[in-house]
Amino acid sequence: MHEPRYDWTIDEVLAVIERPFHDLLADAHGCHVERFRAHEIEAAKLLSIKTGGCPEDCAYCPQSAHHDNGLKAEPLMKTAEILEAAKEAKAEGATRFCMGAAWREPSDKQLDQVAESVSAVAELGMETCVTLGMLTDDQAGRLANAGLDFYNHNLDTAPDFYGEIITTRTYQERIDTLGACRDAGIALCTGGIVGMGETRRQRASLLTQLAQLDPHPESVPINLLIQVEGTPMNGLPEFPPLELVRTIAAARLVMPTSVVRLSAGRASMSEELHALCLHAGASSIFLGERLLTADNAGEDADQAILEQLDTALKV
Ligand code: SAM
Ligand code: DTB
Ligand code: SF4
Repeated sequence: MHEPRYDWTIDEVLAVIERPFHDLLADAHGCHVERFRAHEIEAAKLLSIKTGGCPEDCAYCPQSAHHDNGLKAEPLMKTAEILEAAKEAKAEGATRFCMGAAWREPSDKQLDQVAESVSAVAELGMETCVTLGMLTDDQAGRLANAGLDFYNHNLDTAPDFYGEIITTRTYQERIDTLGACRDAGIALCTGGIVGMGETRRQRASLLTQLAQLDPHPESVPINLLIQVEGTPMNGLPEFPPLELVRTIAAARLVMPTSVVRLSAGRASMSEELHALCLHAGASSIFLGERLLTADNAGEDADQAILEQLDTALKV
């Protein structure tokens, strides 16, 4: 049995990523089936409840007001509209509903409005997740009281690469927000992005940061950078697909109890790459045609993959 450890070093995690490919995959899959079913995946659905116009300068993000990519900013959606989208998501087979807002941090008034939406979605019997930027302890407590299950707040990349991606928020501020959520009793969904020009060691460093959280984050999203025109990260070389598989396998092995999520970037992934990522230990996907603002794989592609891998959605 692979047991969680909280003292991983970057060198150790790098050595995991660099194991001979078949050994790495066999160990990761073996670890996966110790606690998860090989032929079952979790489905979540995303909704952008407040789109665009974000004051942060995240170089990958189409919603930053610092990049001119023609995205129209929209105000915070009303609870009734959000609830309609959640009902549709439930009918499509999603068990978790994730609401994202393009904020640096919510005001107390905005937070209360989101808390009301969280309670309404929770009443449908769905798991709830929100991602709203930085939170104070008090705000995290209010979301917990509203019945929030998960807070998504990604570390995004290694501490020593972070400054090249985001200058308007510090790494420590992200860790503090995760701490506020954890103290409030909210489960953590935190991971990062690959394909931004980071080194393998920096990917190992991101995984080390996540694996040093005690307990480990309940959910670990691994996003493949979606290159969006108008953002500074558009035009980077394509990320080697098997490097994504190695990253997922290593995430599985260093955080054996966490749900590893194959998050953004699936629209550009082949069926074969999906198969390898799901074999390596990813077991959660976003359903639907759209993530927050970017395209997702879509229902037909997902159906084909699930069928070929003899996989069912967790109910
Ligand atoms: N504004 C909030 C924040 O950043 O804390 C929440 C929403 S933000 C869009 C959530 C996450 O989406 C980011 O942390 C990042 O990891 C991911 N993301 C955004 N744009 C992406 C892209 N182009 N490709 C891959 N992941 C992306
Ligand atoms: C996460 O790690 N990935 C999701 C979710 N958390 C909020 C977001 C992906 C966003 C992709 C770009 C877009 O759709 O705008
Ligand atoms: Fe804003 Fe979040 Fe996008 Fe950064 S990732 S620009 S904080 S919406």
